[in-house]
Amino acid sequence: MKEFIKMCEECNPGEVEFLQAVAEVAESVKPVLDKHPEYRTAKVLERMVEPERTILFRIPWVNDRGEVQINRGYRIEMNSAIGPYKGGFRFHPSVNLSILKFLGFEQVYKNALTTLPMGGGKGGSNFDPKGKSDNEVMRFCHSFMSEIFRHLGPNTDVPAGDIGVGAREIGYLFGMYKKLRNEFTGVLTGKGLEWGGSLIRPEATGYGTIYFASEMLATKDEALEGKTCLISGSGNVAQYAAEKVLELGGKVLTLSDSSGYIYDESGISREKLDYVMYLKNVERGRIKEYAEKYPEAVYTAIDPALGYNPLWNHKADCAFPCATQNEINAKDAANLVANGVNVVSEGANMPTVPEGVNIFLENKILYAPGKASNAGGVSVSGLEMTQNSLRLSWTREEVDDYLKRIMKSIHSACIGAADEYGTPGNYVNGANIAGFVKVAKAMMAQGIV
Ligand code: NDP
Ligand code: 2IT
Repeated sequence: MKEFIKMCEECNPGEVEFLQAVAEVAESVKPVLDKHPEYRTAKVLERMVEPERTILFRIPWVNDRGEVQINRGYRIEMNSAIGPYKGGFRFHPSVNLSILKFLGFEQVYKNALTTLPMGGGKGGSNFDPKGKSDNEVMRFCHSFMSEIFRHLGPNTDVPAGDIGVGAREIGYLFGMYKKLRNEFTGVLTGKGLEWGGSLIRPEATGYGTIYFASEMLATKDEALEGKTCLISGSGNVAQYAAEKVLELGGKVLTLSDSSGYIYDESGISREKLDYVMYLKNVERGRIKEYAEKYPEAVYTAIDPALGYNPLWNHKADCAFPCATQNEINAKDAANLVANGVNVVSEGANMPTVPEGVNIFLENKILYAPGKASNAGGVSVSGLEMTQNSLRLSWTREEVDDYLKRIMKSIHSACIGAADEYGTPGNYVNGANIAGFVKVAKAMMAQGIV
């Protein structure tokens, strides 16, 4: 295993996030490789860490002042053993190859866990939608799609949203795809309801994260009702995680963005959450404005020099990180445990650093890694693909019911695999092993391709 990690470091120099994700999976699946030497012989893990295809391209566009702008575009087609490449686009200035490869790698196992036939991919750009006009975002999305469309298709590669890519961006991307192909197909998910989207897709990641937390709590005969919750982020995932916590009778104390966080001791009510949704989705404002509107809340700006995030240093029962990777460091994890948090269900992808994960595992709290707990989003994307193929639209209740069943099944797959390999209650090993075995079996059946 040491040799394998060394090989990965040599082949992917400086790709810290990607190497972090690979190291965790490799560690978890070691006992599977010991039990199945045929996976080693067929170099299944070595093949999994090499994307099937990496697409890099130029995205030229013109801003509102008539100036030419150039961004870089990416699509990582990681693994198609169990279905077409599937995974979101991220538009954020921090986007680079390492981040998209880690996200594509995680997506492979996540998608395998969903029970649906989807391979893994991820893409995006270092474009920053913040502060751009709708017209600028449209021109950028059109330019982006005018290059990547040739690699996409409903049976080839089906992107969706992620950070910085929501309903507006999916609309512009879909419009250009349809024009270039002269074809109306389910090539992107997260579409509007009027043009092939699925009910519950906007809610799905946040809801799924909370359904997963409820499943974990149920193993201890507990429920979310009455529990206090810390949520980070205030985008798509955070908003609907908060909505589901409220529906299940929990209390949400915090929300954040990359500038700072609000702590509302009285709890974020339905009315206040409606305001956050308007602030973030319509006005595209900052979370700081929440504390200006509701003076009972306290706003704290992020201070990286502090070495920890004070959001994670409040007394609470549950924590739902829903912003970005590595947002919980070792000190944050220790603070959470010291503050009585005993449920962590990740809405974001890889929000906890490896040392933080170890602190959760050592303290035996109920800890769900993102690839299990945030799989609700891509699951409903899979259901959107199904509805597109059937040319049917299911009701809200039907899709939500499916989502609940899928989250339940992911939970039992994790428990089952963790038990089978001698680490009961370890959802990290459970998720990695269950996802890996499904993809490995498909790769073995298909030969060396
Ligand atoms: P959004 O763009 O809707 O929201 C992202 C939120 O996280 C914003 O509040 C943003 O603040 C904050 N954020 C982003 N980057 C940072 C950073 N570097 N530091 C602190 N805060 C940050 O994205 P989503 O809600 O869709 O995605 C959130 C997470 O969930 C990501 O990790 C994503 O990969 C994951 N995810 C998303 C799914 C989906 O269906 N959308 C599915 C599964 C996982 P600001 O506005 O200041 O940038
Ligand atoms: O990380 C993720 O699972 C997503 N951003 C959603 C992917 C999808 O295809 O819906």
